[in-house]
Amino acid sequence: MSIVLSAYKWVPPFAQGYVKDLRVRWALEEAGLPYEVRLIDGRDQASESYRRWQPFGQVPAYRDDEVEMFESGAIVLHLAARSAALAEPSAAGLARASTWVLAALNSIEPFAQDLIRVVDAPPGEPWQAQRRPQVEAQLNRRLAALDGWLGDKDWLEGRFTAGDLVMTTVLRELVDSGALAAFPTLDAYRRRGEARPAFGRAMEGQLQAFRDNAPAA
Ligand SMILES: N[C@@H](CCC(=O)N[C@@H](CS)C(=O)NCC(=O)O)C(=O)O
Repeated sequence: MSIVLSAYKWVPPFAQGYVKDLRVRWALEEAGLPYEVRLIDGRDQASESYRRWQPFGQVPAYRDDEVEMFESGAIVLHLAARSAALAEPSAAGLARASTWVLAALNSIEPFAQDLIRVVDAPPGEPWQAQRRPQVEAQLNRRLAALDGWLGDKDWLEGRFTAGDLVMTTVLRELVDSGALAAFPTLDAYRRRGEARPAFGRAMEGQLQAFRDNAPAA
C-alpha cells in the first residue's frame, strides 16, 4: 500500500512535537506501514489543490491506494481497521478502540483546550483569573473519571489500541499547564505511551523535518 501523509515543513518551537500529524505517524509506525511525508508550507495550505485534500488547509491529510482523507482521529481509525497493532481485529474490537478515540477527542480534548486557552491568554487579562477555576474543575472531573476507568490497567482496554494512542496525544497537551500533576496514574499512562518505540520514531520524523527546514538565523 502506498501511503502519503501531509505535515508542516516547519513550525515555531512551541508547536514542535505537538503538530497533529504525530498521531498518524505514530499509528503508521505501530502498524509497521511504510509511508511518505509531503511537507507543506503556508502557500500550500492556501492552495486550491491542498484544500481539495484538506478543506481547512490544516495538517494532517492522508492518502493511500483506497482513499484520500483528513482529520487525525479518522485517519487513525482507518489504520486501526487495517492493523491488529491498533485494535483487536474484530468488529467489536474496532468498535471499542473507536470508542476511546472518540472519547479522547470529544470528551477530554475540548476541556483540555479550554484550559490551554486560559493558560496561554496574555497575562493580566481579567477574565483569565475568573475563568481558570471553573475550567480546571470541569477538566478535573473528566480526568478523574478517566483515571477511575484506567485503574491499575496499563491501557484503557487492557491492551494498547488506537484509543490509547489518541488519548496519550491529548494528555500530552496538558503537561505544561501542570494539570496532570493531580493524576499520577494518568501521567504514568501518558509516559507509557510516549515510551513506546513507535512513538519515538514518529516524534523523530516530525522533528527531523523541522530541523531540516529551520529558517536561517
Ligand atoms: N481536527 C483536526 C485538527 C488539525 C489541526 O488542528 N491541525 C493544525 C496543526 S496541529 C493546523 O494545521 N493548524 C493550522 C490551521 O488551522 O490553519 C485533526 O485532528 O486533524
